[in-house]
Amino acid sequence: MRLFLALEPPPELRARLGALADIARARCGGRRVSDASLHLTLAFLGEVEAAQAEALVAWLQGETPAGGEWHLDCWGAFRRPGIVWVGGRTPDPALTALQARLWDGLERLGHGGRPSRFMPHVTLLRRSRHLSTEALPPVELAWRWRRLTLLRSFTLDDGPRYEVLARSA
Ligand code: 2AM
Repeated sequence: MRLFLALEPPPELRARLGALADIARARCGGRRVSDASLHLTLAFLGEVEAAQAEALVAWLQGETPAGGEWHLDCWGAFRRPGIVWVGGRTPDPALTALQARLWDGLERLGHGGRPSRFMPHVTLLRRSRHLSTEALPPVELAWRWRRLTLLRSFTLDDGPRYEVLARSA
């Protein structure tokens, strides 16, 4: 099964991110991420065996992150899969520390694939062919986070779907 660790936006922020996704979709085209699927990926684990997944669930349920507040204030795009996202202009020290600590734990559990850099972003569109984000409205959002979520990703005909496997304490 394909797994990843993420932060899920609280309901009000989810709705505001969804509204930005609608605006971006109207300008940039592509496929809009559904409100239910909006997230910030902290660690992508790829394919994981059932026994490893059980170990991950137990580990995550014992994690107690201090939490933080992430400020989202910019648009961005990744050319290759045509991704349009929102994120922060400057690195967020709490998220950077969280991602590093998670990968330390994941590596102790035997997982590889730690990326050489971490650029926190919330994907709003995929497969967009108009990646110019200059004309989009300013972003000014705050994301208060605390709990981490382990998600399973499925690929369906109309795009990815996610299932929650576990959350941190
Ligand atoms: P992103 O869309 O926010 O960039 C589940 O598949 C999540 O893991 C996706 O939302 C994606 O985050 C991230 N992801 C998918 N494939 C990946 C890969 N090969 N390397 C790193 N992150 C990936």
